[in-house]
Amino acid sequence: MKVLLVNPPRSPHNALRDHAPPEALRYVHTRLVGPPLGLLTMAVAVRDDAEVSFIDLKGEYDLHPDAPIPADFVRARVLEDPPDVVGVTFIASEFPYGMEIFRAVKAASPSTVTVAGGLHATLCPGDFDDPAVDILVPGDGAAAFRALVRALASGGSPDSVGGLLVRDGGRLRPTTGPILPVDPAGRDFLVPDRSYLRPWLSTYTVGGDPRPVTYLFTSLGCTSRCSFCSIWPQRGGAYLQRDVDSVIDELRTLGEYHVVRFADANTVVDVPWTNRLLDRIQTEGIHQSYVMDMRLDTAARHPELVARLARAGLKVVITGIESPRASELKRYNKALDTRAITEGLKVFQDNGILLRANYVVDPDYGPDDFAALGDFAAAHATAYAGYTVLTPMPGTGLYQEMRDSIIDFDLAKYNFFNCVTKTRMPLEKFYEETGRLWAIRAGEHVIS
Ligand code: B12
Ligand code: SF4
Repeated sequence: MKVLLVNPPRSPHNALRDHAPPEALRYVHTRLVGPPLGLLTMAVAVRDDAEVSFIDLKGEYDLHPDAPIPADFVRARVLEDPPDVVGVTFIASEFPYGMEIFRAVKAASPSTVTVAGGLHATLCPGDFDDPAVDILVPGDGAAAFRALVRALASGGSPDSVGGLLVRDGGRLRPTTGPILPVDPAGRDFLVPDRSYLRPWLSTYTVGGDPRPVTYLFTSLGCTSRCSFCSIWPQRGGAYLQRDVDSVIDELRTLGEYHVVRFADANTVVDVPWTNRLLDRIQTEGIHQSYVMDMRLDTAARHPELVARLARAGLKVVITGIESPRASELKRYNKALDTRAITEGLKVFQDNGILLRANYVVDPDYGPDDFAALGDFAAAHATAYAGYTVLTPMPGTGLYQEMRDSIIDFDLAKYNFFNCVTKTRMPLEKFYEETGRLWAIRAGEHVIS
């Protein structure tokens, strides 16, 4: 049994970058770098039952910008050594590329079974009702994917595995077998096997430093309920935390990585858990630089913990301020106030931790709103700051709320760098103003 796993390329659409003035341009993201942890988990899930190969098309285009387009690249690979199964991981903005990949696979090898998984497959299964998709594995699919590959290898039916959607008579229908219980951060956690990324390791770098960086998740899901966010709906509101021992075991395998970025929605939720992790990092003598997501109100409440994290190697924290206005925070269901923001910023600053604050820019903003956001961001300047467009991600509450104002349904643009809804200002002007905000940050910084 041969299984090929493909990480789709980044969407090329970035209107903020296209419109940002020169002084802001260098700060607008062009490429985010990190491993596809979900797909690397799938590789581990099936590697005892199949010969697994892997293509990271993000890494491939970073390494060889002139490589053939995704469909041609995958077609050539499939013709050379036809796999029995091709799995692709999906987020919204990479959906069009993922589907191109599946179509290329089917054109080159009609008998290859195409399997879609990941966040967008979980939240929007209806989008995958396409002849190029044979099977959809929603949710944390390691056990289901393994059972599926075993069933296919033994000539069995996907129906023996419950909880999947399978193409039948021109449509996707649910499978009938028993649903396998899964505890993806606990009993069923599998350490993502980063060795599959070795061919592209040199591309896993940030900020001009040649040493590679990686991501590691200590939890899945989120305890908060922000209306614009897909992370909590992806797991139905569940928050699943790994145990400290398993995180330490994984950290110990990451010696070749210069920076470990925690991939959690929010790394500090359970303070005693974090203290236990820090105890173990200390006793094990693990020395790395860390980047994590953390709320400002958590920092304001636990300055002693922030100090400990800094001593353990925490260098950068990513945090959502979202908006300086209480009315907007209420609309986004984001529980944060100016006092917590100010106190949290000071705690990080006192501990020498660089902050990346994220703001969301409402397409309904007019000149006064941009001025107010710019003033607030300047008065609360952080080392890095991101100003992304409020985007109704499919599968979120905000999507329902903004449905009538959506004017662009091309999912390739659903990456927070493009506006897909009506704007109050002329669109070009909106992009220029949002792009301009990216220059509002404090000084020049590098992670060392
Ligand atoms: C790591 C990460 C990345 C990495 C790697 C992504 C990749 N595939 O290459 C990098 C850094 C490259 C990345 C980039 C982007 N990302 Co990102 N990323 C994440 C992050 C932090 C963690 C995801 C993760 O690893 N989770 C842990 C794994 C284990 O979970 P998982 O991927 O869901 O996989 C499980 C299941 O889904 C399933 N599964 C997954 N794939 C497959 C495949 C098959 C075949 C099967 C059977 C099952 C299966 O099983 C897995 C195991 O349980 C999330 C936020 C979060 N905290 O969740 C955002 C997130 C996924 N990213 C997001 C976005 C928008 C982006 C960007 C487009 C833009 C941006 N602003 O971040 C960029 C890409 C564009 C660019 N210009 O660079 C959004 C997606 C929203 C949406 N609805 O589409 C998220 C949710 C962040 C957010 N704030 O909303 N990202
Ligand atoms: S925006 Fe952040 S805090 Fe809010 S639900 Fe999403 S991951 Fe959680």
